[in-house]
Amino acid sequence: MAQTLYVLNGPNLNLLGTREPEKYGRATLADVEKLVRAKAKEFGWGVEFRQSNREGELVDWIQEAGAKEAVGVVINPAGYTTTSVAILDAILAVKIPVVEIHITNIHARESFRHDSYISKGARAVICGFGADSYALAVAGLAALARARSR
Ligand code: CA2
Repeated sequence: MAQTLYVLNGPNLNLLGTREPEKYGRATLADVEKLVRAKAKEFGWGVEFRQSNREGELVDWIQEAGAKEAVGVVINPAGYTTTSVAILDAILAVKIPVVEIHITNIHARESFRHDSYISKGARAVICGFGADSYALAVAGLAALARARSR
């Protein structure tokens, strides 16, 4: 059975490509999904690609990924990055690797975006590569999986 990667997107990312293109680029979330599926296919992985504006739903999906022993989770927690102890706790409770990503370089932006709760539980963090941050996270997870199987 093909291994599954979960790619989770937090609040407002459904608007990607439709507002503030100077910050977040012109790719829509559907474009990002295509990019992720193509990259994951290189490693033989299927993808659960989801977006929610609700914190608890993101928590449920992280638990689901853990219970299904997914190959990993790529998460853009968006506005929950600097507030969500609940998402951090969910990440700490699963055994699979979680990679936090951001489209923008959050450290080059307002100081309130810098201090991520999610980073405290993430296996790795990627930010600032635009939509390519997602594909880089998939490749990074594949490198981790290869290193584990050696
Ligand atoms: O750079 C990122 O990926 C962020 O996670 C995006 C979040 C922001 O709060 C983080 O600090 C950094 C914002 C997501 C909102 O997405 C929108 C996309 C297009 C238009 C409006 C909002």
